[in-house]
Amino acid sequence: MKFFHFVFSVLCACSLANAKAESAFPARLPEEKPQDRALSSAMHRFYDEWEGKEDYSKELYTAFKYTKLEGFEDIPNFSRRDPTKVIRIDGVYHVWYTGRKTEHAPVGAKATDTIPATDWDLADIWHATSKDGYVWEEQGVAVSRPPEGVYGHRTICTPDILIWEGRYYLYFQAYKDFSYPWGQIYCPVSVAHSDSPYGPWTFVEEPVVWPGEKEDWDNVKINDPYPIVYQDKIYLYYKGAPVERGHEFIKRMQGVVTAESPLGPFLKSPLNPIFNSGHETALFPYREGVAAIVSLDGPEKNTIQWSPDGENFKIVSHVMTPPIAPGAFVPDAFVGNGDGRGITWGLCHINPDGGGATSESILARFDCDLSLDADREYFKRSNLRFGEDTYFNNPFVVGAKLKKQIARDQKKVDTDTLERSQ
Ligand code: AAL
Repeated sequence: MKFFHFVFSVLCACSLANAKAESAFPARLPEEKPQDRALSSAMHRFYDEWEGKEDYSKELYTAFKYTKLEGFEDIPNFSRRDPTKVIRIDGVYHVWYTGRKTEHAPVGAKATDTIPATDWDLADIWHATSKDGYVWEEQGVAVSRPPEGVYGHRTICTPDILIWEGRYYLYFQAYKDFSYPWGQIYCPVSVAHSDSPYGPWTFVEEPVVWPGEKEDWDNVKINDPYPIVYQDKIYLYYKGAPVERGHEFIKRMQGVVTAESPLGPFLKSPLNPIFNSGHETALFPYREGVAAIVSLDGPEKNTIQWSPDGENFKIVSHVMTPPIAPGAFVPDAFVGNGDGRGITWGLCHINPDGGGATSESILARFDCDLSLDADREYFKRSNLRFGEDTYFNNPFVVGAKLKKQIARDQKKVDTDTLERSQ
C-alpha cells in the first residue's frame, strides 16, 4: 500500500513539474478552460463558476451610485421605506412605499395603539409620481390600514406592484398586531387592486399568501412580496422565516409562489427556499431567466444571481454596496416574453442614522448597469475605494446609533478579555 502511494506521489509530482516546465499560464486568457495543463482550484473555479471572465466584463456585474431625491418633504417621524418596483405609465413614473407618519418615533416593546414599535409599524401604503425619476411628487396614501379584525389593521407595509390584464395589484405585508422583537409576529400577504395607478384601491380582506405549517421554514411570516410575470404566470417571490429562533433554525430565506391569476391561489414551489440569503430582493426578467440583487443577510449577500428557470439561482457576480430594499425600474417586469433586458436604476431606502428597526428611513435613487441595452462604463469598475471619511466618519456608513452599539459591544469585548486574562 505504502509502495503504491509512493509511486502515485512521484507520478503526481512529475506531472506537476512537467506542467510547470512546459509553459506558464498564458497572459492572453484562454476562452475555454485549458484541458492540457494542470490548473489550480482557483483556475478551475474561474472557468467552472465564473465563466472564464473578470467580473467587470459581465453584463450582470455593476457598481452602484446613489442620489438624493427631491420632492419628499422632510417631516419628523414621517418615514418612507421599502419602495416597489418603479413602473412607467403614459410617460409618468410611479412608485409605492411603506409610509409611516406618526406623532412619535418607534419605541420597540413599549409601543401603544398610536406609538409605533418599529419603523414599519402603524404604516400605510403611499404613492409618488415623477417625470424624470429624480424629482418626485408625493400623491398621499394609496392603501390605508383596514378595520379591526382584518389582517393589516395594525400595519400594512413593504408593498410591490403587479400589472395583470390592465389592472394594478399592490401586494403587501398585513399585520394584525405588533410584537417586539418583531420577528415573531404572524404575517400573511394581502392585496389591493385598482384600474388606475392613481386608485381608488380595493382592499381584499382575505390574505393571498399565508405562512406555512408549524414545522415549515416559513411558518410565521411572509415578507417582501415581489411579483413579476414569468412564463405566463405570476411568480411572487418572498422572504419567509420560522417563529423559532436560534442557530439551529433558519433565520430567514426566500421562496416563490406562483399563480395563474392575481388573487390566487398561490402555490408554493416544492423547491422552496430558493435563496439561502437576501432580504427585500429585487428581481427582474433577464434573458430567458430571472436575475436577482441579493443584498443583505446570509452567506450569499452582496451578489447578483441568475436562474434559467426562475427557481434555480446561481451567483454570477459579487457586488459592493448594493441597494437596500431596491425597487428597480423594470420596464419588462410583466411582459414574460423570455427576453428580459435588465435594469439601470431604481429606488431603495437608506437609514440616515445608520440604525436598524427603530430608525427612520428615506427613499433614495440608485443607478447601475445590469442591462443588456446599456453600456455604462462607469458602473463596470471592479473595486470601490472608500476615503478616510467613509471609514471613520461618514454617518451613512456608521451612523450615531450603530456607533453607540459598537462602543457598547467593544466595552463588553474588552471586559470579557480583561476578565479572562486575570
Ligand atoms: C424589512 C422587510 C420587511 C420586514 C420589515 C419591513 O426589512 O424585510 O418589511 O417586515 O423589514
